[in-house]
Amino acid sequence: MKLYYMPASCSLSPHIVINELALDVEMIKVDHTNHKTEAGLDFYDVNPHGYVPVLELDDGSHLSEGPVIVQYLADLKPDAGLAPAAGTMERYKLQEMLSFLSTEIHKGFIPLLYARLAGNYVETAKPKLEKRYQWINAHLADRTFLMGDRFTVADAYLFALTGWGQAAWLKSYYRAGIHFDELDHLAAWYGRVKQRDAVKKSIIEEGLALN
Ligand SMILES: N[C@@H](CCC(=O)N[C@@H](CS)C(=O)NCC(=O)O)C(=O)O
Repeated sequence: MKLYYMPASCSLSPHIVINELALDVEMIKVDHTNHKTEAGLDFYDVNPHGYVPVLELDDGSHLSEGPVIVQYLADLKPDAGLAPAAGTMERYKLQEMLSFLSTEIHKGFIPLLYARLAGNYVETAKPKLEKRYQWINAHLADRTFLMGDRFTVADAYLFALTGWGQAAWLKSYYRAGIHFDELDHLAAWYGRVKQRDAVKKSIIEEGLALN
């Protein structure tokens, strides 16, 4: 299998899952400026939408959409417990969380990432995103991980996204940074996830700073 990724993007989520599961997956870096791989392949031939992550299966077919890719990967090694069994209520709760992260957090960041173009819309988008993070903070008050005692693919996804809010270089694009400081449960969770070997490995493999 191959994973098409852009460093520090949402594709860090399946990258973490791959390392958690010790899967043999070739990482293919895509340049976000020209949508070409290092070998010169036009990434639009892989994904007409032009975005990562994309998982290439051994038969050459492609699977896109991060929340689906991480579930596919988790189901390759169900005993690792990164996702509850399909068809159970626990699995639907995980999918509820992945959908929340995708639509409310992931896409909630977009106006902030493109703050100069978003203009005044940032004033609407930023408090909304902060409110969602306040909910996550309260949710984590009595949980070690997003879904309870166990690390799941939802934690990998939230970790990749939350890094954007922490990164100093990105904060410079915002009118003001996202206020994570008072979110103690989120901060403790972030520290816990960052300590995991698979997370550290993924961060290093993407050439990111381990600060
Ligand atoms: N719906 C997709 C969105 C993925 C997405 O937004 N990918 C971004 C990085 S986080 C990307 O590749 N952007 C580059 C582009 O769109 O050209 C998913 O959930 O996987």
